Amino acid sequence: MERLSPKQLKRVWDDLGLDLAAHEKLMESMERSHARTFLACDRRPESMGMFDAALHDAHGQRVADLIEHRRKGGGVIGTFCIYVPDEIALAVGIVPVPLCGGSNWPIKHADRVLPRDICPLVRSTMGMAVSETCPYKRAKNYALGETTCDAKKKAWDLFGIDSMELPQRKDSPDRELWLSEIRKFQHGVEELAGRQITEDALRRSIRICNRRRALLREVSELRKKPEPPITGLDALLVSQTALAMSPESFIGAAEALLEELRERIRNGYSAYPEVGPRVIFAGSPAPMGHAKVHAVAESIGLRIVADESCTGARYYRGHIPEDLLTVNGMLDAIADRYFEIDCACFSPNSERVDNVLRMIAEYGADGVVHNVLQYCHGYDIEARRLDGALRDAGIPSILIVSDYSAEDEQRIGIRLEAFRELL
Ligand code: BJ8
Repeated sequence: MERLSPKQLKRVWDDLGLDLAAHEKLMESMERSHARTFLACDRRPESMGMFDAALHDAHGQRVADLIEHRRKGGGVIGTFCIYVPDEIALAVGIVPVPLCGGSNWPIKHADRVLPRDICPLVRSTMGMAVSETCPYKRAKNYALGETTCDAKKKAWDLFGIDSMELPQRKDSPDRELWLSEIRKFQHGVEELAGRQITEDALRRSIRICNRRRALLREVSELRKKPEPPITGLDALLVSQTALAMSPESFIGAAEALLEELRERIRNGYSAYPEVGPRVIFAGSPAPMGHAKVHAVAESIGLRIVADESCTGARYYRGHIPEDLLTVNGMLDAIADRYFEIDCACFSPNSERVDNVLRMIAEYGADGVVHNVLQYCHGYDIEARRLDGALRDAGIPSILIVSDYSAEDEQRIGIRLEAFRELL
């Protein structure tokens, strides 16, 4: 649909029942933090402008587009985790939209309804809902949570949000349970759309989602070069917006970016002004609005050459075969691909250790920055296990436990500077 003017967008937000004054404050705070972290960097690829715009549009034009999509008979579901398979929803014309909050601004509002000592991601998400600043609250038809960590699953329960049951282990009865949840999801979206999934439609959506993941992997591949053509901070923005843009728009933007990055490699042009130690970012996700640790780490001279979190490799790893003939065969393959995701909510989760060690070798990393969102016990405890494996392999690491506020930026910077010296 055509781009709306600021005045028209205001009308859209008003129709959705947003608290306009509060929403303006949220937008201002997000734009400020984006300008301070991303826009202030030198040597950014020009094509990053498309991803900056996608972030800007996430509360505006994208919402208007989705309302239009619904008007034409399509649907919109809100999701909170990368275990929810986009392929199945897209196959019946339902667009999944990630609703995890990454902004610090709504957190004070969450304190009215949630305890303070839980993960900022959950507080930010729910803070947006209760402060009437989330345009998707009413722009979507339905929201689907998942039984991953305690903070999320108890919040879904409190707010009456349905959830997908995720097993806690990966043995064969767990795989059966997971497949039955995938089928439940299929039936749910079919009911919402009022039509059944066809083989062609599911194959098409598998292809699109594979392409999106493949492009993210290609961007990541280029970061293996001695002179990475894109910073870890910008690569994070690409990952964050992959989930917020329509798959088609994302594919177009990522292809243009890749072209520019390859040109940089041909010319030996690095995104970094200086050669600093290469590190892997590991741990809790950094949803749109949150890029604090990436920004601080790179501002003091570390180069984040790979990101293993859900806003990194955990999201784009894996490929679903595109030549399967039946819907059941495709659902089975989708279940397998998503079941391989190595979230710390699973116990044991030893494949994550293997994945991180492999990434260190492939990306020529000198160390690992564990980033754990405050009160995210899964990643916090698992960091100890990962640390043991890293020590055995002679790889230095540092654990940063933090929230979405800017208060500890200086302290994080001092610790990361010491880590850089060590590397
Ligand atoms: S697959 S990491 S997106 S659950 S909300 S676990 S940060 S305490 S987001 Fe997640 Fe899915 Fe796992 Fe990824 Fe920790 Fe916070 Fe829980 Fe979180």
